[in-house]
Amino acid sequence: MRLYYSQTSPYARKIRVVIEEKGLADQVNLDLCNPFKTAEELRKANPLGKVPALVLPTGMVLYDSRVIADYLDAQSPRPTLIPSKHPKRCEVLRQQALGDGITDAAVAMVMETRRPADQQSSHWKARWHSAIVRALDELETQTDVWDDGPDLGQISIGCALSYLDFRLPDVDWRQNRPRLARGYADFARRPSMMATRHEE
Ligand SMILES: N[C@@H](CCC(=O)N[C@@H](CS)C(=O)NCC(=O)O)C(=O)O
Repeated sequence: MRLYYSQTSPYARKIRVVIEEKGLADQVNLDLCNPFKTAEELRKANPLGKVPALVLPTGMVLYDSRVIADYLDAQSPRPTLIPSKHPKRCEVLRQQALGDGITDAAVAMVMETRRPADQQSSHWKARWHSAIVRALDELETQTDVWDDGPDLGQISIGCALSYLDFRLPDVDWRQNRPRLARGYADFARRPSMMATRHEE
């Protein structure tokens, strides 16, 4: 398999963490690319021009980290990251949506702040910031975010929090959220997280 990824993409990192957790590293060739520059090969593989994209041995290409994670979870005998039965399955997928939602708002914010200052929308920046804050507050109220696992919900949340540290440190997400911060500190020490840290 071949994974198109970038070092700074939190979605691609999510998949690299999944690959590590599932022990699939020797089956996936990593293909570094920059989706924001001309990336012809990536665009041929994924019409949306986004990373991550995973090329399967059959030639089929999977895109969107949720689809790729689901596929990879079934490719190794290691403990499943997405439980097969409800209600646990729904809970993990809901947590994935919460983590990815933080990432979506954070990435949108970062992209917006790279546009010329007079073209930036303070309206949208405020909306994205509020969504991040509400999602973080929700996570702080949950007592079981880091219980059991690892699962795909924890991986998505872990990658989202790490991306905030990397790109939006001013959000200061640990402030008033000691439980989330403690749980994340342990999770971030997992070899899969250590091996995939963001780099410019
Ligand atoms: N929902 C997608 C989001 C992927 C995504 O937005 N990736 C960004 C990098 S962080 C990208 O490749 N953007 C290129 C573009 O929008 O042109 C996923 O989960 O994989």
